[in-house]
Amino acid sequence: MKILDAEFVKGFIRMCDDGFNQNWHERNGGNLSYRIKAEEVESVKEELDQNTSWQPIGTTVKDLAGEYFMVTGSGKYFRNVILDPAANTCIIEIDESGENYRICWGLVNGGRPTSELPSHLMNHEVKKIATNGMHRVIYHAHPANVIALTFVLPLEDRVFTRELWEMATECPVVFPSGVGVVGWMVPGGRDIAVATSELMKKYDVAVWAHHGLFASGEDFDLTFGLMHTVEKSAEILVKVLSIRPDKLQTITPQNFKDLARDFKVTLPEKFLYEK
Ligand code: 2HA
Ligand code: ZN
Repeated sequence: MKILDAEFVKGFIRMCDDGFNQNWHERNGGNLSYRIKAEEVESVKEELDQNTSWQPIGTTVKDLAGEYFMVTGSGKYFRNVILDPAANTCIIEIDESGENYRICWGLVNGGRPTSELPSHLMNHEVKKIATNGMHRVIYHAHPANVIALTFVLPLEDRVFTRELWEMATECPVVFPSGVGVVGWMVPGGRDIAVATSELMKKYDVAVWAHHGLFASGEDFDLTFGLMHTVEKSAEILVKVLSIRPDKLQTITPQNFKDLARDFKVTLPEKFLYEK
């Protein structure tokens, strides 16, 4: 099969375009990666070049040895992915040591995989283990309302989780384990990758202060939906805080417990504190 005819490639391209249309990807902001299923790799094998040279990832991801990923390119713009996927994205293979990658398809005009490759791959490794291989998508975007909140809320998991949960009843059902927060760090390197992947052991969402958001999920719909839900909730909170600094009424800890019972989700007690 031609790569551009594969369903996973179409899903990847659509997600990039949807993210751009949400205004989450100014310039070259954000990046997306998908851990390709073995049968999907097999279906496009004829188009994969296995003679390119290995490059260092910048970290070690032993549990991803031999895996293939579709990823956006470093410095490439999400708005251009739909126009020319082969120039703006690539498919990479991880070597047996988990320390190197090679480009098997794409980036036809040159370039490298996303600058956040260490964060993406370390998150994939953690999530592959934590979800028994179910999670396949890692998505980084720059949604304005979540970023705005990182200037006015304490940079604590318990505060971000609770405030976001309170803004929309669906939130605790969509991200019941909560949201992690990474304080400001230099992006692109191993240190921020380690900090983020540590949070991803517990959460499916990690906020990068004054920068953006990482989300992990099983497929494109669920991961895009997660990003969308968190940002929508942040938007409501920004509106509420803009109207007045306090709330007249809100969803209470008891309300959350009732919701958890009926929707059969487990909400960690640490987020259900009395204020
Ligand atoms: O430019 O979003 O974090 C891509 C990024 C870096
Ligand atoms: Zn970014």
